[in-house]
Amino acid sequence: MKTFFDARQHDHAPAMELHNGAYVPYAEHRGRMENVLATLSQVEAPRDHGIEPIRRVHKDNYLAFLQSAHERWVAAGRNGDAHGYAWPVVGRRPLNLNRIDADLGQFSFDASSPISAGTWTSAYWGAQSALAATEAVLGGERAAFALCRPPGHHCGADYLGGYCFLNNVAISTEAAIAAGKRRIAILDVDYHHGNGTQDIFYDRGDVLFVSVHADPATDYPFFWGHADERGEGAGEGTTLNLPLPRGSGLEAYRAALDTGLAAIRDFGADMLCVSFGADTFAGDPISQFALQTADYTPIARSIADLDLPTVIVMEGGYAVDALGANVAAFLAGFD
Ligand code: Q9C
Ligand code: ZN
Repeated sequence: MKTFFDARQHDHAPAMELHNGAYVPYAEHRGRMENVLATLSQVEAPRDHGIEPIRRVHKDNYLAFLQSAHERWVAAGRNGDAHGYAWPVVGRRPLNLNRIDADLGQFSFDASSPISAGTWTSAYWGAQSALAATEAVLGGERAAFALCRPPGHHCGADYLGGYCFLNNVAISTEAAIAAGKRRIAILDVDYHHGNGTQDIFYDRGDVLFVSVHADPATDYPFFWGHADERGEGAGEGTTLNLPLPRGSGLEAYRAALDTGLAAIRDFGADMLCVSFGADTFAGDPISQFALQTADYTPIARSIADLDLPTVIVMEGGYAVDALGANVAAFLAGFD
């Protein structure tokens, strides 16, 4: 399968993250990509599609913030990586306070996504990888894979979070619509709910968002991904959340997935965008499902059986030593 990755996606390099009350080494590190790249042949660098396809998803004030945040952090006399510590939960007024700490709160929803010097560059080129995979599929490939890093499904039009800065799967989706596709299904099979993707398309009738994930009653991102979130306005009924309990293995996973696949068939999509996270793996250090490496092939095969042109974008997966094997097993389901 055609696979896209740009070496500049390694530039994003936060040192530490806040995890259960302590600072620990950042889980979403470049070694993940190195492990995957070692298992894949024929990886291509994306061409530069520019900023316009990113602007179809993200607000200009957020993009300006993301591009300048680390420089402003350094200019404020700070060391290390930028992250917020105060959040405007009582309504986010469109204030422009021009204070880096205020803007970090304005444009994020958690403290698990520090911004390093290379974050913008990596996020930009990760989005370009998603656009290149989309272009390949629009050009007739049956499926293509974007090895996105940083991941994207937690961030929204104007906020970052959950290791995510630009929503790659949303950027792919909007690019496909701009190129003439009419109804897109997004299937999110990361361990965590794709709250940013859901938010971006919540009121859209032309984009179906289906997610199988750990129940947010027990797992991050807590506030989104509950089964009663079904979309609104023109998007009423085009969001389908299928939460599963911790400990779920292949049998429970397949039952939920089959429900999601049936919804995608009913929707009549003309293209599929998959947010693939391998943090559903039994050995994942921050997640609690029980899938084995060999399980990813039949899971992917049942997705491939939808028989839709398919863009696959990388999301999470933190069992680094097994990540390449898990990705390869998933991609094998499309052969
Ligand atoms: N103590 C993705 O898989 N950290 N993001 C949770 C738990 C955030 C995961 C901290 C996990 C985000 C793309
Ligand atoms: Zn995840």
